[in-house]
Amino acid sequence: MKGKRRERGVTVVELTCAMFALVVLSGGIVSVMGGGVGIFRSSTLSCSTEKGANRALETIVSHLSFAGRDGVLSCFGTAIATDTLEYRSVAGCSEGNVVWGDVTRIGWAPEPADPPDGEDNDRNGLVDEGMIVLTRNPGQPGETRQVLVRGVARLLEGEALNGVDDNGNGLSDENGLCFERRGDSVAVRITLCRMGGDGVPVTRTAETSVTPRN
Ligand SMILES: [Ca+2]
Ligand SMILES: [Ca+2]
Ligand SMILES: [Ca+2]
Repeated sequence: MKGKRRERGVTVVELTCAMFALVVLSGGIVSVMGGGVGIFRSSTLSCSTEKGANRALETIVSHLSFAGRDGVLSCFGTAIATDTLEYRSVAGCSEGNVVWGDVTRIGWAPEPADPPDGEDNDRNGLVDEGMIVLTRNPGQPGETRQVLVRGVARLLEGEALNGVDDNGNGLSDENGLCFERRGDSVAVRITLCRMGGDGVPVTRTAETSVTPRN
């Protein structure tokens, strides 16, 4: 006797299990993709923060290279480090004499929306961040200000405000923009901070040295 082929439909239980498996699988894929996007964003932020620090450093070096050495070095007084330099650069030459340009100042300044009071006043996740400002003719009628970079840390990476050299560079409580005198040269250090989308701040420090030529 020839057996009858038995048609079998999909039961409700099987359908439910299949849908559950699909949801779990797609959830896993979304989760993996989400993790990948997070890593990509974090890496991009690290890269842009590092570039920002290096770019600001290059700009400062290009300015200080043409500055008058005596003017730059006199800013230190008896200290070995400062967060502000004021100087004149060579603007040209007339009848064998050097013509000096306008007084220029490069220094750290607080972000207007986040004054240095230990609080995150602008609620961006960073406390007391500042900016590097290049000022021409400071305090004079023709004063102009140019912000070279924002998000500059209040203190250099690894430092805490405690009178101690926490990061072991020989300076205590140095600023996020730090000029250190080394003979006739100046070491320049910058620490930038950016807040990541995951709430974890990214910090990058750039350092070089420059010798004023004039
Ligand atoms: Ca802030
Ligand atoms: Ca503040
Ligand atoms: Ca230090």
